[in-house]
Amino acid sequence: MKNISRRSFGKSVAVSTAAALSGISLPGIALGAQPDADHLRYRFPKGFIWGCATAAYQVEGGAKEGGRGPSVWDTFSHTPGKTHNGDTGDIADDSYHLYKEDVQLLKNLGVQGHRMSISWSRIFPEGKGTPNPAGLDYYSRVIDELLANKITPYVTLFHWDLPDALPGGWQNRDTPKAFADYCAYVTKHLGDRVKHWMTINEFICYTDLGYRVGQFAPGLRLGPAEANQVRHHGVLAHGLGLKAVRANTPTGTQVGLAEDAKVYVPVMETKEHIEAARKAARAENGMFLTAVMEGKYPDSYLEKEGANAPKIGPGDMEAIGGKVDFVGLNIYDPNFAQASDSKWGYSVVPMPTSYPHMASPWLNMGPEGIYWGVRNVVDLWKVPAIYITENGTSSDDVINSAGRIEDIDRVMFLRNYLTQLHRATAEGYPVKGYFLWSLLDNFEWADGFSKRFGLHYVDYKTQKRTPKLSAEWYKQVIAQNAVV
Ligand code: GBH
Repeated sequence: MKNISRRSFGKSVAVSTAAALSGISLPGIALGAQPDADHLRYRFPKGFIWGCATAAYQVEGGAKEGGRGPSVWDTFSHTPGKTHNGDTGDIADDSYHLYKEDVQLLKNLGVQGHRMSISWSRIFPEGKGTPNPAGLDYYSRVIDELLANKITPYVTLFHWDLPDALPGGWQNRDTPKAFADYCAYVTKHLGDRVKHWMTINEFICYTDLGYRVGQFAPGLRLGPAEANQVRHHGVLAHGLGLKAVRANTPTGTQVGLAEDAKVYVPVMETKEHIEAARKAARAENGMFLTAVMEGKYPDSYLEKEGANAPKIGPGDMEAIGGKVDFVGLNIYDPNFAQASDSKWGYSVVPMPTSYPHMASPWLNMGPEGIYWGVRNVVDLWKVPAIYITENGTSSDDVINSAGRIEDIDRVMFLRNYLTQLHRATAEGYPVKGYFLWSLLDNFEWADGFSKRFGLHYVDYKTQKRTPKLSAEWYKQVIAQNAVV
């Protein structure tokens, strides 16, 4: 538990939370008698940023418009057998044309922020060299539209859509440098209006899943030494990108990343297991977030990889460990850790086959993961600010005879995660905002359009957007700044 002086908001909520947790009553208040009474709400700190998240390739479409060059995801999704049903992002939600409509959906929800990404190959169709002014112009218009509607843009520079023209992709040490040049160009031109930048989204998805497992673009299955080198180039891109953003934006600009760090929940909240979960978080994220936070790979990672450990160039680790202003966490499924007398002091508990999951089979339900995800990162590295840059779920949404999508499983999921996130804010952990994945159903990578994560249902034949029950629910959360 944090010291009360660290709490960043009104005392009354802190007191009532403590009271609710310990089961004692406050004078004159019969707990339980007024379930909606203000003092019992899971209310978030004043100024908390609520938003939604999207990513370029998943929503934009317009794949060949405005001078855009192909990305590895265009090529991969057009390769037979790589995505569900052969689905591609050629059209997706057509947000390339419908972005004004989408900003109105955001406005109707009442969000303060919106997380979006920029397609590198719209800006540099060949990945480097001559920029494409029409690409920059598109994002300039999107950002102006958000700002005109009083929505703060939070922009990710890379959400997996690597320009296909870059030779060797992430296997090539020049790709992180090309990324830094792209970051410099974009932030120089949009940094007057965008004050929050994320270099990358989720290291594992464009390194391991693309180059080791092969289920994501570009679909390779490299051996361990080569795949570890790809990981290294992945984190190096973040580091060089961070430097480039800093060099090209005004003071006060906030720069971070969005990482799906593996989350470890202690099997029970006792000192030894809490410590074990923290050790697991540091060791199991050793190749990615730990390297970024500490500017070095932890011994546990180097020892495990042995001769396959990455080759590190001069200055690499210093760049990788550059100070970030915030850490963005994409929180979905949990892992569980317990104390053990193994070398590194923890063991990961295998998930029972009966563990409950959502519509995506990998999406195990674990609300405590959002609390422990935040807590482990802050306790390990004392980061000044955390954003939940993604959280949400797929659901087997259907339109009923009344024309409604009553996605109570999504509401259940979100309500439980937000209650656990509230615990983190109540204990003083510096969580500044929450971006729900996602505004719209969209191209869910290898799952194509078969999995729906949106607050708005998209009819892909007509591009009609229909708010689900979860959209109405989220609108209330935002309006009341509390779990509803
Ligand atoms: C996020 O990844 C992404 O940032 C976002 O683009 C995506 O749409 C969203 O989640 C929902 O998936 O098929 O069993 O091998 C979350 C982390 C990592 C979770 C890859 C799914 C594949 C699991 N993702 N993982 S499996």
